[in-house]
Formats: sequence, C-alpha cells, structure tokens
Amino acid sequence: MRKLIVLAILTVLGTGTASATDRTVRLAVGNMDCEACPFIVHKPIEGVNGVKTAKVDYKSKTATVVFDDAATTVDAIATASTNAGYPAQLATN
Ligand SMILES: [Cu+2]
Repeated sequence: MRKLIVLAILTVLGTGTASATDRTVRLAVGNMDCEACPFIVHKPIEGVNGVKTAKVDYKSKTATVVFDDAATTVDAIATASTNAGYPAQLATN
C-alpha cells in the first residue's frame, strides 16, 4: 500500500497530465550567451531519441524537455546538451 502511494506521488510529480511514460524536466543550461544559443542547443536535445519537445529559454537559461521515460533519460538529454558545448543539469527550481 505504501509503495502504491509513493508511486502515485512520483507519477504526479514526474508527468503532470501527460501520458504514463511522458516526463517533463527543466534543465539549467550553461554557456548560453546570446539569443542564438537556444536555437543551437535545441537541436541536439531534440535529436535525442525519445525526446518529444524541447523549449529552450535564453532569459532563464533553461530547457524544458518533454520526453518518453521508456526511451531516454534525463542524463542522456543533459549529455547531448553538454556535448554540444552547453553543460546542462537538472534545474533545482
Ligand atoms: Cu549564442
């Protein structure tokens, strides 16, 4: 029973109203120093297999990524951004 409750909480936190395996995460993206950077970093992130949409915001220096939990991981997405020259990590707020 306790397991079920924990699972339910995780599901609500992780997926919102999306379907079961969709997750939305916010990544803090470093090295974005001009308005063109979001367009550059957007490409490798959306190129990750399993990523559905990526919204990269220059002002807040974040990427909001919707991805299929069964197909990829937050780490893989962050690595794709990092490899493109924009170190990314899970945003803390
Ligand atoms: Cu730039």
